Amino acid sequence: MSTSLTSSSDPDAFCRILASSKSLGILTGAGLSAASGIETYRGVDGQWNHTNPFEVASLRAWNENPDRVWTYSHSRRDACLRASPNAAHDALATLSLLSTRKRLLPSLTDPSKPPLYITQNIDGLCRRAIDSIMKTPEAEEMDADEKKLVHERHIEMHGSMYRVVCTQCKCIKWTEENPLAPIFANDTSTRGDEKIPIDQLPRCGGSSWSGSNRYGRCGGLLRPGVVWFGEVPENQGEIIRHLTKVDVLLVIGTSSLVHPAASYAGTVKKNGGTVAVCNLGPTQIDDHADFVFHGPCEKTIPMLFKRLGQINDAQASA
Ligand code: BV8
Ligand code: ZN
Repeated sequence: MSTSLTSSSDPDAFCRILASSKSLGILTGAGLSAASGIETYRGVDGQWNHTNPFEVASLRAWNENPDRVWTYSHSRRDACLRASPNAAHDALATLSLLSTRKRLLPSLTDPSKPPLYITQNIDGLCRRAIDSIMKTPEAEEMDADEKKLVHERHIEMHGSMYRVVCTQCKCIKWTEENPLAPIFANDTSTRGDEKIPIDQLPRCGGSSWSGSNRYGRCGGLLRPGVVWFGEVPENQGEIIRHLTKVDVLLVIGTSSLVHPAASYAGTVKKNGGTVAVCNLGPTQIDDHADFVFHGPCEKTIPMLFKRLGQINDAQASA
């Protein structure tokens, strides 16, 4: 990617590009959930400053210390369950509604299709914001296929804290049950690094498992349903397929250091598309972006969508 491009931070110029977008893509990272109280990974208060990712988020760590991985994952999961979507999640979720797309993105080739909405976050807050929007009267009008499409176009590429996978029968479960094992009922931070016996870790069928070895209730050890370093992210083929059609990529709250997500902006640029970055501070891809908006995304995104609506309304009534 040529480095000559001088990126703009003119919201109106970007809104005009958005209004002419035929196929919008959205890529988000931990910064999107910072205002919801979820720690980011890197940066000043990033969790990787106090936790070694390869000791809690890699297959090797899992094989060597599943209890360490579960203790870390339990505290993350607890934080996700107590958090709520913020104004940026909510604004992005409104794009699930046809009326919003018609007003904000009048040039979409296929308005019936929500934007490709990729998140690296495992906190489930994007999905929860979409679920709330899908309870609105307009969403009630949508038929089953339209609703299905909204969820299909939202991809949690690094998995989700709400998902567990049985390492024995391979059953995948989505659950908000908390704690997932009695051992995590009391505050984990007091335990220090006392080992947890493996049979007290989350089990397939839960604590009520009664020795059956049926699928989904086999008593096997459960692992967090997230993508660890060294593991292949979810839906890569689908993401790459859709990315080739994206002409505007909105990159929100990510340091763009983790691959393959960090390469998506380059893919869109290579196909002649436009890249816009919304991030609190500088990121790895700023120099290659057409637009860079530095600031808290829970402010920037609602501001951009409001401005976009005003510009399009003025255009429509002109
Ligand atoms: C893979 C789940 C093969 C677990 C995570 C190429 C070059 C170099 C290395 C590699 C490479 N290819 C692969 C690698 C290795 C590795 C990698 O990228 N390592 C990096 C660290 C160098 N990648 C992998 O291992 C991946 N697997 O490549 O498999 C493959 C690939 C493709 C096809 C076939 C095979 C798997 C990576 C997934 C690992 N799992 N999470 C868990 O979380 O417990 S990654 C983890 O980092 C999170 O998911 C997170 O989303 C992701 C990225 O972090 P960010 O979201 O960007 O968070 P960060 O804190 O860094 O930045 C937040 C930003 O927000 C900051 O800039 C901050 O300023 C800003 N901010 C803060 N507040 C706000 C804000 N912005 C706006 N508003 C605010 N209010
Ligand atoms: Zn099982």
